[in-house]
Amino acid sequence: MSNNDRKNKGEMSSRNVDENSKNKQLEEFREDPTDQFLTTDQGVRVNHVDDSLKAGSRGPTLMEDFLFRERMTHLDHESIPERVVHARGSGAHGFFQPYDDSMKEFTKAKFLTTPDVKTPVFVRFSTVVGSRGSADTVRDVRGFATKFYTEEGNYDLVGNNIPVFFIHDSIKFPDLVHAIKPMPDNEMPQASAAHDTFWDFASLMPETTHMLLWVLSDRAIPRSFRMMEGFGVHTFRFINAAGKATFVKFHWRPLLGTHSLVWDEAQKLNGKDPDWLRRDLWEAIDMGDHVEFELAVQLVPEEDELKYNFDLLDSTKIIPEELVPLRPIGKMTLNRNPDNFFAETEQVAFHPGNLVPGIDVTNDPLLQGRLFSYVDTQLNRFNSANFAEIPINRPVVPVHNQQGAGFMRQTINKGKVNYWPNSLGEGNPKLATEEEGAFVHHQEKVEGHKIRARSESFKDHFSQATLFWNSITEPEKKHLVEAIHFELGKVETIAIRERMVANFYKVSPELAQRAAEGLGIEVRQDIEVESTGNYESDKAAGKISKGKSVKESPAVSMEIGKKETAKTRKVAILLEDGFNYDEVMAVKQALQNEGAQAKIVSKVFKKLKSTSGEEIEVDKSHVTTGSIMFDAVYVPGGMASVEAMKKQGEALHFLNEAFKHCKTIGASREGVDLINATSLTGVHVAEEATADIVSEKGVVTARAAASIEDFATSFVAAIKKHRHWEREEKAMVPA
Ligand code: HDE
Repeated sequence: MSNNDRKNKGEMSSRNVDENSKNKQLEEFREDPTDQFLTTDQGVRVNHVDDSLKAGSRGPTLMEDFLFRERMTHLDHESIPERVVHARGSGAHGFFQPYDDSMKEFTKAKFLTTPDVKTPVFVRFSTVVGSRGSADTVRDVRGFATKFYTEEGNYDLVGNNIPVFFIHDSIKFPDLVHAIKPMPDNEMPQASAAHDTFWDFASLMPETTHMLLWVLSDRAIPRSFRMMEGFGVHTFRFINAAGKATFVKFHWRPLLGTHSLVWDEAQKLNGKDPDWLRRDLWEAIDMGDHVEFELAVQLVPEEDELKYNFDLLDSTKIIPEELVPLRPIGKMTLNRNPDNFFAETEQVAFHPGNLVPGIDVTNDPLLQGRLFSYVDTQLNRFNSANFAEIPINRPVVPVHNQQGAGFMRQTINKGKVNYWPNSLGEGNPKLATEEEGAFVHHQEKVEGHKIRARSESFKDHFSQATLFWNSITEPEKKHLVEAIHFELGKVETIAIRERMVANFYKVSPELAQRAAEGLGIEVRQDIEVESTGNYESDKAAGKISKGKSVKESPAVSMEIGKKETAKTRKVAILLEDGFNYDEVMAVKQALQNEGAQAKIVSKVFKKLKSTSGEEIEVDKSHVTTGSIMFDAVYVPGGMASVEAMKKQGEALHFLNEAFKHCKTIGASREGVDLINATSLTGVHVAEEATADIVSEKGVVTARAAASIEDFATSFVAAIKKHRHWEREEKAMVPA
C-alpha cells in the first residue's frame, strides 16, 4: 500500500513508524535504472536516441519527433533559481540518536529523548556568498542545516558554523546580503566579502563587529565540513510535557575536532580543486569514514533570562560556555551520499519554522524574520507551494491535509471532503490534542507599545568581540590580523578602512594597531558611527547591561582544547624508483592503524620499483595534486628515489609548501637528505650517524640506525597535532 493510499484511507493515525518503514518512505521515490528499459515521460519504450527523426537522413528534423522535443525541453528546464544565499552546498544522509532520556526534563521532543530511536536526517553544508558554481574554500560562513525526519513530523535545525550573526534584526538582512554579494554593477568579486560595499556596510553597523571577528578568524576556512562546529545561533525554547519552557542554544561538535586551512592554502585550493570540501565529504562517506557530530545544548531556565550582561534574544551574542556549560545529548552519523545532487541536495528546502512538539522559537528579532523568509524563498525556487511533497522534503510520517490544487501537486486526494469541520467525511482528518501529539505554541505573556525600535539591551556591540579577541591564542590572532590586511587591503576607499579600524579600536587597541600597520593608515579614535549612539558614553552611563559575564572564553579558540587525532588525515608519500619498501610499508601501517590514509605521489603515474624489487602503484602524479591536498608528507629512504627527487622542482616545492602551511613532515634515512635540499628554516633534522629520532616543530626525521617503527610513532604523533604554528614566526619559505 502506498503512502498516498494510507493517507486517503485515514490509516496510520498512530505515529509509531518503525525503522524499516521510515526508510522505505524516504526511499520510495529512489530510482535505479539498472536492468530497465529506457522510456519517454509517458512510459513508452525507446529504441534509438542518437538521431533525431528527419525527412531523409540528410533532411530537416521533423516537428513530430516527440522524443527529441521531450529530451530538449527537459534539458532547457534543468535548473531552478539558485538560493539567494547559501547557493553552493553539499548534502549527506544519516541518522541521529540521543544518548539517553535525560532531556525529558526539558523537552517532550521524542527524537531527542528516546535513545532507541534512530531518526533519519539529511544535512546540507554550504557557503553563503558565492554562486552555485563558486569555489569551496573561500573565506565565508558555512551553513550547517539539518532536517530531522522525526516520528512527530519534520524538524529543521538551520544553523551556521559560527555561533553569532552579523545583525540584530531580519529587516537588515536585505542590506547585508546586497552589501556582501558581488557588486551590482560588475558582479565582482565572486564568493568574497573583500570589497568596498561589504566593509562600507559593516563599518557603519557596529553590531556586525563580533561576527566579523569570527569571520576573519580561521573558522571561516574550515579544513573540512567534517571538522567544523555547527550552531543554532538563536536562543530557542525547549518545552517539556508539563508545558514548562527552558531556553536552549544548539551546538554540533565534530568528533574529529575543529580544524582549519591556512589562508594561502585555501586560496590555492580554490584553483587546484574548487570542490575541495564537497569532495572531502563525499570521499569520506564513500570510503566508510562516517561523519559524526555530537549534539550538545546550553540550557538556561526562564527565570534566569535577564541575569546576563547580554540579551539572550540578541543573536550577535554567545552564551559563553564557561557561564553555561554544554550538555551532550546525542550523536548524528552521516553515512550515505545522496544519489542525485539535484533531487536531494538542491531541492531540499529548510525552514527554521519547521518545529515539532517540544521545541519552539523565541522573540529574537532575527529569528522572527527568518520564519517568513524561508518559505517565501522556496516559493521563488520551486514556483510552487507544494515543495514539501518532493521526496527529500516529505516527512516520514503520514501527511493528511486538505490543501487544494496548485503547481506540482503530488498527492491525489480522494473523495469530496476538503474542508473542516465536515460531517460527510465523518470529521476526518481529525484534530489532535496536545497529548495526541499536536504542536501547541508556547504561551508567553507579551506586552508593550507597537514600536519600530531596538531594545536597549542589544546595544553593546563590542564586549563579546573583545572577549573573542582576548580568548584566542597568538597564532590565531596573527591569522585574524592577516585576514584584515587581506580583506581591508582589497577595499579601495581609505575612509572605509579607517572607519573599520576605528571600530576595531573599541574591541582592542592592540587589534586596531596591528590591523592599521598592514593597511597604511593610522588608528583614528575620533571616528564615531552615528547610527548606533556613542558606545563609550553609553557604557559610562551604565546603559550597557551589567549581568553575569566572563573575561575569557577559551572555548571560542580552536587551538585551546584542540582534538588530537590522525583519523581520516591524508598523508602523501613522495617516491621515485629505488625507494626503501620496508620503510614505506611500516609508515603506511602506522598511519592505517590510526585511521589515516597514505597516498603515493610521484612525478608521473606508473609502477615504482623499490630497492628490493617490490612494485608500488602511484596514486597521484604531481600534475594532479599538490601539498595543499594533504595534511602531512613523508619522504622514505632509498638513495635513487631521493636523488631523483632532489632534481625535481615539484618534490622540493611540495615540501617547502607543506612546511609553510605548518604541516607535519617526516623523513627517514636518505629521505632526510631531501629535507636538507629544501628551503626549510629554523628546524633541526637528524644528524648522520645518530640513532636519534628528531621531532622539532612538526618535522620528524630519523637516520639509518633508528627504528622505523619508532619513527612512524613519532610521525603519527606529530600529525595528530594538525598544524605546527610555532614555525610561522620565522617562516621564510619561498612557496
Ligand atoms: Fe538564512 N536564509 N537567513 N541564516 N540560511 C537562507 O533560505 C535568512 C540566518 C542558513 O542548505 C535562505 O532556503 C534571513 C542565520 C542556512 O538550504 C533565505 C535571515 C542562520 C541556509 C534565508 C537569515 C542562517 C540559509 C536562502 C535573518 C544560522 C541554507 C535559501 C537575517 C542560524 C539552507 C533558503 C540550505 C538559507 C534567509 C540568517 C542559516 C533567503 C531572513 C542567523 C544554513 O530564506
